[in-house]
Amino acid sequence: MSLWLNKLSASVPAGLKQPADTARFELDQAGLIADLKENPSMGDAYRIEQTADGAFTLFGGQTGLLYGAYRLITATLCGEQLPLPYASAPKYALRMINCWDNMDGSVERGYAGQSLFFEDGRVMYSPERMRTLGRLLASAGLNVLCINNVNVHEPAQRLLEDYLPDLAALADLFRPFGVRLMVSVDFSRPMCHGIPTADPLDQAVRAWWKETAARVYAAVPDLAGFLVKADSEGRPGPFTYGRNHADGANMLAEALKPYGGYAVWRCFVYNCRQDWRDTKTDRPKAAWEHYAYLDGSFADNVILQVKHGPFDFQVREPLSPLLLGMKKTKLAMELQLAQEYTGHQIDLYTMIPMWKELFGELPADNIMSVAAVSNLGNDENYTGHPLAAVNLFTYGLLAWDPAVDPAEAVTRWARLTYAFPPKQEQTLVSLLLKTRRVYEKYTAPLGIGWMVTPHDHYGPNPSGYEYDLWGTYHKANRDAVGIDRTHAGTGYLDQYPEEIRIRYENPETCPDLYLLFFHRLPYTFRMKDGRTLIQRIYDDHFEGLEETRAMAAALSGLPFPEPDASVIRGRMDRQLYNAREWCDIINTFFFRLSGIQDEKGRTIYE
Ligand code: GCW
Repeated sequence: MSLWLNKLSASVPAGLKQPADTARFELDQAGLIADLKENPSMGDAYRIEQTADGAFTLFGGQTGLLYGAYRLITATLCGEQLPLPYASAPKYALRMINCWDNMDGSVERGYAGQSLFFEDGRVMYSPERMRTLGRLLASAGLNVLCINNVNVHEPAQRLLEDYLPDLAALADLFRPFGVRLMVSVDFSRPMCHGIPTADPLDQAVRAWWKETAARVYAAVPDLAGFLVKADSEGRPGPFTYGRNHADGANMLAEALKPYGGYAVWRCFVYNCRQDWRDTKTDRPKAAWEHYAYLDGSFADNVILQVKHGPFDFQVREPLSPLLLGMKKTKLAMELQLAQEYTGHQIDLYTMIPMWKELFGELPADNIMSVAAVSNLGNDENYTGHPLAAVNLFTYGLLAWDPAVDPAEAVTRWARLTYAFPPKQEQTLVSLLLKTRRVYEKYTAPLGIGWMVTPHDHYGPNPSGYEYDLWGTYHKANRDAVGIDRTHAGTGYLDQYPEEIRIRYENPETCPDLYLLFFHRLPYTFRMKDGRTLIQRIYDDHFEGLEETRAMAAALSGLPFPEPDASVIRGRMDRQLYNAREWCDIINTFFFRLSGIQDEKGRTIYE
């Protein structure tokens, strides 16, 4: 098994020192451990200096020392010359991983085996693997781990009750790595304790949450907070009581406040029982409608966690307007490392090029955190596909410093993990950086999303969600495809600031890759390069398949060690099959509807 970690512990540079007045840390065979009990300051920032005799000195808060040491070790291993003195501090305070792990051991949208934390309704883990995970997270700069699914099923509610000692024991294991735990909570839980309501304005309910927080923080004093999915896809929430989401979030925030905890409140709220005949409702508008008007009414320890796009982790979505519009509220952008819609950790899909686009558009001030749905599981290599680990590592790098260069980040991961000779490393890095475009080409075209197999979300089914309840329609007919989301259409674009609205509202100037997200267009629409829309769809799909074949050939020439080599080969075979299915099914779907031939005469099935 190759993990970027494997070389880190053996490579502490000789002469690494720390000034006596900072927190103690240990460097030993097991890796790097900061003794976080000795110094209450949790500063993440660090500075590395070099004295005349060549020794390195680290300065920083306790977690800062840890991150600084990892940075120095990685630089040494990667042959990077850090400009000294070198100072660094993270851009985002909470750099979170959200696990969607259930206590029966399953992982919702998990593609790397079973849960690392739970089995048979109990907290069950290998302490050794927890330490490895702690090091993986710390070495990537990540500092919050929410261990249970946001869909809180029985008995996960009891993590705050009879399973609290297990939670505390787990927190002890992660603490040396500067990783604080977080727990997803069930909004209706007071009702299981003799209170007839979960109304956030009810005094008994408020008192129950306060008592709960007091008990939980007595056991886990550094818990990062509670994560909540409320009034979303059937989860309970304040709407039942005629209350809004500020009422709900503020109630939890009040309970967490004395302990420095955060109420992290997800904004994934939309009508998931939509009638496909209803043209008034447009799902991407939902989050804005539920939250934007509440800007300024959230407590200062509430963080609204917003998915990066207005739908749900599709290959291409514009940045959610909520992330741009709520200037008086603390926000976190939510990403998904788990490849739910992006190939299930079978198909290669390196996310950093996509994230760079998103981070590049985020406003500076009120986005104080980032969260990513985990791609981890108990498979030996932690991420199912060994190359999917690049997403965990580079997410950490970006969460620390969104200005990081994608090629540099991927190279750092590749060098630490495989240490290939330069030419082969270059092949691997450029291949990984291409994977997102390739996947995008052979799947749903030009921002339209959703043409996946319902429920499972792997493989093509162009009309699988067309008459369903989820609000995800493309309305392809014989002439045209897509939804008009401009002012003249559903009005979704009106939720954006002017400069962004202008970018997208005119199909003549809207970037091609977003065209069918924002517009309904005839197949004969002329793209900027003169091709018709339908020809562009055909071309992209044939290219995507060809490029997948080329990637398979390139990968097979790389000297991956076992067992990675076999896993990579096996998954690439499955990706080749998937890419061909997508290419042929999407092309056939549009050809049958439009009756328009491919100008290049390639095979499209009747
Ligand atoms: O789209 C959905 C996923 C669900 C997930 C949900 C969410 C945890 O298919 O599996 O539930 O998003 O983000 O809450």
